[in-house]
Amino acid sequence: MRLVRMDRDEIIKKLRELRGGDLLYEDGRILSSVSTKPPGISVEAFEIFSDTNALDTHVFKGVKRMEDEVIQWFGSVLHNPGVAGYITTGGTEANIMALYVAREMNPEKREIIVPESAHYSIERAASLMDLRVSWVPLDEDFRADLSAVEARINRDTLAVIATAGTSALGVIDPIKEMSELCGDVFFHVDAAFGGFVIPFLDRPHEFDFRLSGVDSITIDPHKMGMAPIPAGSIFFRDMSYLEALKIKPTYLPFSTYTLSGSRSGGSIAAVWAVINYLGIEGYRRIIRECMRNTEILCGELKKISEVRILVEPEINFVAITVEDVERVWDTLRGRGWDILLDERSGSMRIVVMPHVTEDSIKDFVRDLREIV
Ligand code: 0PR
Repeated sequence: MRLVRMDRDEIIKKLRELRGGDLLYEDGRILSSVSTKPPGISVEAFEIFSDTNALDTHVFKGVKRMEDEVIQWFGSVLHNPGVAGYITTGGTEANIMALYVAREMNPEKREIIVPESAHYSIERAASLMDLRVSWVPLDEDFRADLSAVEARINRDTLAVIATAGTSALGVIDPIKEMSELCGDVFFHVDAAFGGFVIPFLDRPHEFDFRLSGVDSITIDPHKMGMAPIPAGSIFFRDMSYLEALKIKPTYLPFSTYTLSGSRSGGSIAAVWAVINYLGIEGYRRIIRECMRNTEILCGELKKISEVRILVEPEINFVAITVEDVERVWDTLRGRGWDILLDERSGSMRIVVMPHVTEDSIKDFVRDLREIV
């Protein structure tokens, strides 16, 4: 790196150069990512609010108003008008927040019950708060094993975790049944990915606050919500959960309960813009298209006898296994496909995001057929 000043044109040229080496979502070859190209309006919204801090609610009243409106919007999507929460940097912060609140509400309890498929941020949160993880095995459909969950709940149980759209396989845990097992035990649903998919499916699963056992939900606008990174969100059944974390600094004219102090007003504006721009109907249309492409992909894959679809997809996530998976994976990557390999299940995952089009699916399947 040269330690000299650059002029505007030089900086832009350099930036284009640095970006030029990357794959773009538009290429249709990124099958690994759970994010996508955000609509222009959300990037514009980000720019308008790029110098605002959501912490300073007394200065940036517009940001506060947008965040309140976003929370209200989720209140209606998640069937809970009393919902409380905020926009986080992503699913990791949201999951940490959920467990932080659970711990503040039940300081004497130390154990969390976590299916093996949970995102690693849960393990991170446990380690931060010195909690013990009781790992729950998966059943033959890669969902949290219900009888194991039931057997593990004890007097020291601080929280139970479920995932709606697991990171490796896109599986939805038996959330309704788990919520019933939980009773008074804190129950957190990590819907970082599925939260912007499930409500817009023709036949949605039950995963939200309609289930009386659900205490908190993680949903990431920067995944299927189509918002620019960073934008996650955490929601609690009502405001009393966040009250447990309230701090009032002497030099500030307000109290705060968020994990991060300064927060990007730009992210909030971007989320506000994208949900208003797309609306429920827009998300329905996008999800319908992703699910249609998921079906096309599965249909094509089923014609290749060497390929096995690990679990019949309920959302736009397809995990496949083949003989000699590492060689196939390596060759696919050599041909320019960005795809992930899960070590536990030995499967490759294809996330059928909006940038994964019917054309790119056909190209991918052709390459895969040749390789296997
Ligand atoms: N919960 C679930 C279920 C997730 O899948 C993720 C992220 C998180 C929480 C954490 O979200 P943040 O990353 O926003 O903090 N999962 C992505 C994934 O595993 C992360 C990712 C993204 C991995 C792009 C690879 C990649 O290429 O799919």
